[in-house]
Amino acid sequence: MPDVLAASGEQVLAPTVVSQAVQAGENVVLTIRYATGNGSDARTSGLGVGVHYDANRLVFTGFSDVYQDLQTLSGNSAAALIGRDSVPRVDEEDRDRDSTTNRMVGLAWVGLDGRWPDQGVTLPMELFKVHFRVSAGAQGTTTVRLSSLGTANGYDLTATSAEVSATPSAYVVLDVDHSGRVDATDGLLIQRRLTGADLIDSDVRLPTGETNRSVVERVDELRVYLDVDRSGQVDATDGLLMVRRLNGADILDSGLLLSDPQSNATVISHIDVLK
Ligand SMILES: [Ca+2]
Ligand SMILES: [Ca+2]
Ligand SMILES: [Ca+2]
Repeated sequence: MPDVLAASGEQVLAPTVVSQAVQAGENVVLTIRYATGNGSDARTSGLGVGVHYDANRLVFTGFSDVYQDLQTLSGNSAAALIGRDSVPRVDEEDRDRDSTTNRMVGLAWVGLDGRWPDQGVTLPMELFKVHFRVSAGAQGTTTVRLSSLGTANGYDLTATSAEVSATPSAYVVLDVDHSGRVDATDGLLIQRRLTGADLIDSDVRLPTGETNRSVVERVDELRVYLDVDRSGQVDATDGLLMVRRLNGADILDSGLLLSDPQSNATVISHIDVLK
């Protein structure tokens, strides 16, 4: 765990784990700790925190264990949680000065008479947890950054970011309806989505718990994998090739012109590795 020791005049935030590896499609939780004032127990007028992330790799799924206020601790209501996003915003202001983090969610607390957090809390403290799902198609390492949406008077924020490395999914990639197997139904659903359709399950019986929306989201998250003819773009041709292969065909490219050096055999290998 990194040090959460603050110099005077600093509010400090740091994740308990600064770097972790998570399988694509799985959940990740970041626990954020807070301290202030050179290791002293200084109380302040509050804090606003922005959590910035790359929506191409992470899906925000909520906050938990958010430090609420002090009423339950001392019966004194001098501080409170005043803001808590449930829906991410586009990171237009880019307060974290990182263009790869294109979404943000915020939290804010205020302490009347400079009494935040409650005297009954020992610093450093766990301030909140933020939950994400790593996108099914995510690759590489992504950074979650923390910014100030407002610090206490006379204080600056010092924040440590967290790194999440996506590792290959434990699921077979093309099982977009999560039925447990890759088959012609997955091919049909993928093909429909890649032709631009929003409603893709019209005559398909999806497994319990799955919806048109969940399958659409999964196909969209997988796009990075789906350029199976390596043309440089993911489109209806890739959908046609996949639907042919998932229907059991060995000749996929009849009527299609593949770009050099691709061949029927290379397209089969690009699809089969995802099955
Ligand atoms: Ca940003
Ligand atoms: Ca399936
Ligand atoms: Ca393509």
